[in-house]
Amino acid sequence: MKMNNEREVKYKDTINIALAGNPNVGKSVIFNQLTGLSQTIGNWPGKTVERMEGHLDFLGYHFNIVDLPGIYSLSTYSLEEIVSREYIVSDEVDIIINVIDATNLERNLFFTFQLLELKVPMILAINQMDVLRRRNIDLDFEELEKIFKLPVLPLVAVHGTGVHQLLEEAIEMVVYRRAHMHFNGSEPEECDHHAHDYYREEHVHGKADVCNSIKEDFDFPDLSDILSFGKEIEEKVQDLTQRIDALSDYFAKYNYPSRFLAVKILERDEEIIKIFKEIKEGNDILKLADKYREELEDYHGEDINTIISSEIYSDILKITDKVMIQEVKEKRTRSIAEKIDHLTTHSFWGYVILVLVIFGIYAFTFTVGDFLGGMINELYVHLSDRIYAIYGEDNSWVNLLWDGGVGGFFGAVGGVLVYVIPFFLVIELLQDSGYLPRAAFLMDRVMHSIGVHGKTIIPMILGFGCNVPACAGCRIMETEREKKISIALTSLIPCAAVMTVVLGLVGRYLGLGWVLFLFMINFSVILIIGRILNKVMPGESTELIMEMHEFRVPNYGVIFKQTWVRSKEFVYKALPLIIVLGIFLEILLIFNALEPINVFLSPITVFWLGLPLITGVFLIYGILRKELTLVLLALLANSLGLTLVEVLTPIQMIVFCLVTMLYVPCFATIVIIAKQTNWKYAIQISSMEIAVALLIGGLIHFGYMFLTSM
Ligand SMILES: Nc1nc2c(ncn2[C@@H]2O[C@H](COP(=O)(O)OP(=O)(O)OP(=O)(O)O)[C@@H](O)[C@H]2O)c(=O)[nH]1
Ligand SMILES: [Mg+2]
Repeated sequence: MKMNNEREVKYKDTINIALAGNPNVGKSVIFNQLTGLSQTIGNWPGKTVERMEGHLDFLGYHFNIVDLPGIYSLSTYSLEEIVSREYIVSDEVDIIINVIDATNLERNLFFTFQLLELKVPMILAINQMDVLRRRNIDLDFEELEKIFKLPVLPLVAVHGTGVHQLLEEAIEMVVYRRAHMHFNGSEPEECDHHAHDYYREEHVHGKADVCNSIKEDFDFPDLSDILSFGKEIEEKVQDLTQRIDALSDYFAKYNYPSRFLAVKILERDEEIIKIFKEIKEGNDILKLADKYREELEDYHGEDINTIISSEIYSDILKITDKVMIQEVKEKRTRSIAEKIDHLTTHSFWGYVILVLVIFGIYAFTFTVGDFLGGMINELYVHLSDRIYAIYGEDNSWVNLLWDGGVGGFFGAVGGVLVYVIPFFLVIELLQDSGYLPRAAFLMDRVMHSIGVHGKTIIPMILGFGCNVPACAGCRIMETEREKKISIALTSLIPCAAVMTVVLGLVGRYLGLGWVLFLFMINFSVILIIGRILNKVMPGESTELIMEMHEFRVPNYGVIFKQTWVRSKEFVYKALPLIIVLGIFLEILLIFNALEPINVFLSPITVFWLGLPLITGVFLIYGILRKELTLVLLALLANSLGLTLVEVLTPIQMIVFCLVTMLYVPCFATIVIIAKQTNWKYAIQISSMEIAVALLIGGLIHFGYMFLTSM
């Protein structure tokens, strides 16, 4: 009995894995491949901002996989670094998969070296091998495994290559509690340990158990040859380590190896110093560390962090020298990626390209959208004629189900979805190619003038797709102040839904010139509000520090999948709403119930904005989703037997679109803003936007009246 209990306590068949590494290395691609979920992927650093968990069952084991935000070090420079560090050493994780970008090996290995100091079971996943190999460079994986004495696997995550082998290695580690077969006397050459069959037999049919205390039982390899610093530093680190070891009863609960603690107190890591300050002996060790640090800084004439980093980099350089295999030593010409990079960041052509890109987004979206939308509309008209011929046009059921329900569906698909899909497609293309950080670089000066970092342009460009993920993306901003300003500005970007309203109304009936006019007003509002917020919010904006990754041929699989995920969201969330509201609208019409709401709103809509009475209720619907303003207006016009031109005059179209563009973010965006900041701020932003929309809308209306009366 006792034996059984012990077994139950000690063994489990769940393996907890965390993906850790620098930003933009492909962690989320691996995560999505493994779990089937859809974390944001793109070629710019800092997309994953919160820990995300997913699951899968593989070879008889249950895997919990955690995608961590990308970080550059395990120091305490940012909250993500502290949180990730604590998480990595916690008991919640069994194995770390350190994802490394093969094309940035040195910088990525700097992080690996820090992870190694944590002595957690670890697999090195060297990703983006396709890009490296395209440059005629390969890596010697056998040598890498010899050096790190841990599994080192090549990956091309976007193609799924090597992704599942990571799990096989993980099983190997936790079941046998050893680093790798290569280092345990078995014969790796003969045994293809990555073959699934081998595992199936061993694990699925007679499944081996996973030890519950993987971390303690794991035999972490001795890496002192690569992890040791130069003599002077090493002596001091070892002395501190021994002193910490002597207090292991106290330090054990923090899960950090004593050597890691020794290095961190030398580096003045605030979080770790707090741990030491709690006991008297700890304070003594801190004093000694201060003395050692001073000695080292005097000796080297540099700051301790620089001294330690250069020690690590010199070890890394030795390793990369050994493992990089330059296959063809031909004279390197400038690659296409480098040429594109040069052009897109050029002080003149860069801006020309930026304008063309933004213009291109719209041109593509609306050419495709208009074409498909036209076809769908024709189909609806054709089908309607048949339905009316059979059941009659004035039949209430026909009004309710066909005009309201089916009409709503066709309106949503032909009026909105056909634009949303191509829109997301180009946005994803921009994300995955690596264009966004270039835009951030170009826009840095403009963005600074409105008080934010150039990086803000990234959520703002994403905002053209949808404000909800864009406002969430503002988390990448360095400070709370910049995050708040970015959110306010991003929420004013005309999203795909708003654009369908503007183009469907003003674009279709008044021409593109007027669309540009509306755009100009919208962007001027963004600039002015940015400047005002910059003045009223205390603090300064930070300098642009943003890594720029090389351009890459976008991965179409990733792009199509992400476009699909986003469009699916629209289909699931907006379509049912539009259909239900379409039917509801017909009911309200039948009972003549729109009137009181519209009359109540008339001082604003009719008097101040000069709009027809019926627009009131649609502006309220628009808070739910912006496209509803137009879709429902069109539905109403349709059921009254009118066209939109008969409902709105040109000036009314302009005012109506402008108000839709500016007044209050949609409901989902308001919720996201509140989540990112607080409800007070979300309400402040919404009220400010309503005020601005009404002010400008009213000015245009009265301005027009004044001009025409002259
Ligand atoms: N060519 C190539 N591109 C890759 C590979 N793996 C990832 N990418 C691309 O690399 C970029 C970054 O991938 P992500 O998965 O978003 O990176 P991440 O590590 O999660 O980044 P953060 O969340 O910002 O820390 C995307 O544009 C991917 O399409 C690969 O094996 N080959
Ligand atoms: Mg990510």
